[in-house]
Amino acid sequence: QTGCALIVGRNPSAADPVQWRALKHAKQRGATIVVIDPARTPAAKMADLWLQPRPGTDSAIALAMIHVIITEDLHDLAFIQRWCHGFKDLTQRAAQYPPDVAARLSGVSQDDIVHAARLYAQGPSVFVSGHGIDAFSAGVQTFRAFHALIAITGNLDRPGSNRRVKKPTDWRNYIELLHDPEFRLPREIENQTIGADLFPLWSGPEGWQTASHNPSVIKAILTGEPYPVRAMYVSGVNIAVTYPDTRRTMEALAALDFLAVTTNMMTPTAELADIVLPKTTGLEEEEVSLDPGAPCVSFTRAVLAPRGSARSDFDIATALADRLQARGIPARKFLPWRTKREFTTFLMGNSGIDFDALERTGFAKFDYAMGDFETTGFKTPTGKIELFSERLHALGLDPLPDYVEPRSKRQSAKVLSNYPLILLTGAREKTYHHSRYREQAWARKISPYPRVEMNSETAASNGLERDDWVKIETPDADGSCELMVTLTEDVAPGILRTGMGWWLPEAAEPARGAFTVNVNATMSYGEPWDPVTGSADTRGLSCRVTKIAPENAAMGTVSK
Ligand SMILES: Nc1nc2c(c(=O)[nH]1)N[C@H]1C(S)=C(S)[C@@H](COP(=O)(O)OP(=O)(O)OC[C@H]3O[C@@H](n4cnc5c(=O)[nH]c(N)nc54)[C@H](O)[C@@H]3O)O[C@H]1N2
Ligand SMILES: Nc1nc2c(c(=O)[nH]1)N[C@H]1C(S)=C(S)[C@@H](COP(=O)(O)OP(=O)(O)OC[C@H]3O[C@@H](n4cnc5c(=O)[nH]c(N)nc54)[C@H](O)[C@@H]3O)O[C@H]1N2
Ligand SMILES: [Mo]
Repeated sequence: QTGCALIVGRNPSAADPVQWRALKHAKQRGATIVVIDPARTPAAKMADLWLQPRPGTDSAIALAMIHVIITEDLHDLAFIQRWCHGFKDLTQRAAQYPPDVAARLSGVSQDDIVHAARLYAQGPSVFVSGHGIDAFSAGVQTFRAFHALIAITGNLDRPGSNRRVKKPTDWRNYIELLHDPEFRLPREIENQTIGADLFPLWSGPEGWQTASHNPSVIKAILTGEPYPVRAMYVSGVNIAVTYPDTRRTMEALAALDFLAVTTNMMTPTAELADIVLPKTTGLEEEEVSLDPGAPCVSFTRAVLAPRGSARSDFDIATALADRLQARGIPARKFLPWRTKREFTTFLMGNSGIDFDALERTGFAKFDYAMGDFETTGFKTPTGKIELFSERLHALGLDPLPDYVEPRSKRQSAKVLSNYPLILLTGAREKTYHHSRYREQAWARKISPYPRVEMNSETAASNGLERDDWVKIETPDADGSCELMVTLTEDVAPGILRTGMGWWLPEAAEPARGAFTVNVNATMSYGEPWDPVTGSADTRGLSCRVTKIAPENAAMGTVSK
């Protein structure tokens, strides 16, 4: 029912086929599509308006759109007065970024910014977001700027707008479990979560995730600060490939006294383990999941019996808890369920969904209310949408969305002259899921090489041609990454755009390509970190490119 989809830093055609189909339907129905992306993605190709910003400058565009909407009186005053906190402060902040200022910062024309604001304000509008705006060290501020845009136009929980998370009454998701007092560790232990002091809204007892801050854990392993970390249990993640700074991550894993990895295949992470626990694949497990956007509960059937000694994550975890319990550690308290089915039933609570019917049909719809703010309010200190965040303010952080100079702008002139290009990583491709499926013949046939997209002008000025092998380096880590050149006019001159997750399951060496074809080998996981979440920049990095002879490339001997 949307009238306008504003797609920002999201490539739905590769990353989310279901969302992509919905967006194409919307377009066919006559909805306006506005895309903000440095690359001309399939979404940008179908868009009515495409804004091509310099990476990491989206918050300036969002603030300018807010400014235009307020000055042209296109905002929803009734909604703001009832449900928003800090509108006056936001108005003043946005006034610092009129379209001419945002145009200068982002490289997008003033007219296009004004046009985008007017199209979005017509509504009902939906904001479709992705890692193109949050995988930065200023990601939270950028997101807050776009969320403020949603709020001041009242495009929330109305047909055709962004919907709040919907779930059946009584349903529990895993984040809620983390915060359930019944399953929590003593406070003094939770307080010691690495990162709880630096990023209290992310890690530790008050944190949304309650999880540690990853780069600080790597540092703790290597330095013993704030305390030594000596053992690690890794499940469902291939950190030797997917964390930035491969050399440091590998060094940290090797420095542990004990490492256990649960996986369905031998990854570079698993190669470093003392013990590898074989894990079933999704085809061997049943799963109940909630799609809050649908909104619908769905059921996936197991289609194979577990093979060999493989077990599900659930069975491995309960077996470990049993052993701990036998040694006098009350681990079962945190995992009281015997079977996955028992656990699933617990999560579903008294939601009224009939398991047998769900199993039979594969899905169950549920009733939900739209715009029920009067009964549910907002889980903020003021009970409203906080354009001015009281929680950030209390922590001494900027309570209002703001523009923060992208990392490449903050480098010294010397670094910039040595690393004159801008690197975007993580562009998804349909063939792979992160580091997965690199061993699958069908996937390797469709997408045989790690690729880097560049404009023909960038290629020419660096002496490069289509299908050349190149080495990419950034100033912030000592490794490099070998990629094959794709020429395209869909990215601006000076921009290099690549994926993530490459490694070579077939390689004989234990790192299996993690140091040669993996983009994270050339990236830093260090500061600057987002002051709220501790995220590092994985896009918008200064970099340089050098041609390498095919015979010197790790995959170069494979014929093109
Ligand atoms: N097939 C497949 N699907 C996946 C995944 C997968 O690995 N494979 N991974 C899943 C996961 S976990 C995630 S998180 C999502 C991620 O999927 P998305 O959120 O779509 O993320 P990306 O593909 O990294 O980036 C989206 C777009 O951001 C653009 N971009 C880069 N820098 C900027 C910038 O500064 N500003 C703006 N406006 N745009 C920028 C890129 O050009 C790209 O087109 O995909 C999910 N879906
Ligand atoms: N440079 C750069 N780095 C990035 C990104 C980027 O855009 N750029 N994107 C980031 C994002 S958004 C994400 S989500 C991460 C993804 O990073 P990861 O979560 O590390 O990605 P996967 O490759 O999906 O790793 C899953 C691993 O889990 C194991 N596995 C598979 N299925 C199962 C299972 O059912 N159970 C268990 N126990 N194990 C299983 C396999 O060993 C597999 O290799 O990467 C991040 N890293
Ligand atoms: Mo992700």
